[in-house]
Amino acid sequence: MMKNKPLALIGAEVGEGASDSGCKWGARALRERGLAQHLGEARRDARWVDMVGARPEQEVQSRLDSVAEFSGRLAHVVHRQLRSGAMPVVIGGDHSCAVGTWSAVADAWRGQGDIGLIWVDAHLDAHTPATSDSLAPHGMPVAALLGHGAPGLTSLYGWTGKVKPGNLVIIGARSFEAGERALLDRLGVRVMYMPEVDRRGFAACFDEALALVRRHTVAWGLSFDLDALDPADAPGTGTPVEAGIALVDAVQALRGCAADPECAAIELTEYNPLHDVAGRTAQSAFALLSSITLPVAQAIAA
Ligand SMILES: [Mn+2]
Repeated sequence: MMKNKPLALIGAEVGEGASDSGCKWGARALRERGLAQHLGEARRDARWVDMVGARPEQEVQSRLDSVAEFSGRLAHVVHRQLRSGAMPVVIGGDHSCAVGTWSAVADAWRGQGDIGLIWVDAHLDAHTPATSDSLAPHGMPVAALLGHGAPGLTSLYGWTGKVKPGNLVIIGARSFEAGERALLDRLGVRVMYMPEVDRRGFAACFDEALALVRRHTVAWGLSFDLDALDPADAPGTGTPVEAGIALVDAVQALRGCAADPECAAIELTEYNPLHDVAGRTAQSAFALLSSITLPVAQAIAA
């Protein structure tokens, strides 16, 4: 039975995972621009429940420590919303916030089954400290969720391997290093690189990804890095890469996907308001989230 869960918007105020920390202000900017009201035009149950902020790295040992400590607090907030029956909608922040978000989702369903994850991104985010030159944690969340990398990121809730390789699909990758690709190849993760997205279309790729992440799981989620979009539609991101997914294609393909009763959570990351151009990226973020969270009745009618 399809059912709209209330949307619990959670700000992930973290920029410590990136070299340019401007994404730290992304959630607050979208909140002040009226994201909850915008989503509320289609449904009245969208509200901000929390803003979770990372401690600046000057206050801790390192960026990794800052992100690890932040991840635990973000996970706690996400876990609580899941238990209350809401759908967490985590708004970044740099993409290191995914460690907290999806560790909480995996832990909430632990004992019942595995979770699936669709990761839409220009990058693979699958570095470990051993392969990363920059040591920037926002390049590591995929590896961490798979159980590889720094213990502070891999071991939330005292266990590792939050997402199994066969339950993860990455879409839109076009900028990455050999070391992270080698890890994903070795683990057998399905990556739909940008040439495949161009050839088949985003909708066909997303539909296949959805079938894959639902196959052996009890719940699934979507982590959307705004840099997956073409910079023409999303200039204000942490690390823009040319020749990405067109906003119109993403909005069309994602329509109502969160109405699936097995959709556990949604995440949108890497909005950098300091690099936005005339609010274009913020508008893209609004359009994506409106489409994803379209209420059941409208999604069926569409
Ligand atoms: Mn990313």
